[in-house]
Amino acid sequence: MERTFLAIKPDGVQRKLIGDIIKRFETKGFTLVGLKFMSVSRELAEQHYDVHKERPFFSGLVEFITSGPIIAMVWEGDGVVAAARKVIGATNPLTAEPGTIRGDFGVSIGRNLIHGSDAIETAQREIALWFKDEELVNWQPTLTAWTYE
Ligand code: IDP
Ligand code: MG
Repeated sequence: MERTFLAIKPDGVQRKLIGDIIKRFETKGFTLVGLKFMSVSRELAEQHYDVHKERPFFSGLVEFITSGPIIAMVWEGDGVVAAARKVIGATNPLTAEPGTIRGDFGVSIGRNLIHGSDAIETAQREIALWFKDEELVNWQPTLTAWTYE
């Protein structure tokens, strides 16, 4: 089953949007398989955002993600990587569609509330970076037959 890595960034935590954000993935029909509330070390932040290390906003990104606690999560489901990106919305909240997390809750690209893996291979890399195997829970919700045909 496909899995993706999602993280509620420090702005989402500080603005008390944890519940609202998690609810969107729960009600959509995806399955939570890992979750932790944590501070992010500079080393982990730099590894996570390694693809952006040449970008001008890289240092700001690392500063921001290490500035307060975050919620790191792994979610599971058919097509969850691409579907979660749709639930999240475009990178810039001002152009993100209404109904998406960024479209509904944000206005600034540097305060866009949530990270989501952008491809299946990225998800595998990010899950391995953020979670140990034993921190992930293999389970099947009893509602599965009412969600998946
Ligand atoms: P994504 O989060 O939608 O995948 P990426 O292009 O991977 O977007 O960028 C990672 C994060 O870097 C974004 O979520 C956003 O917070 C920040 N970011 C991206 N582009 C800019 C920019 O032009 N200025 C400032 N921050 C940016
Ligand atoms: Mg990205």
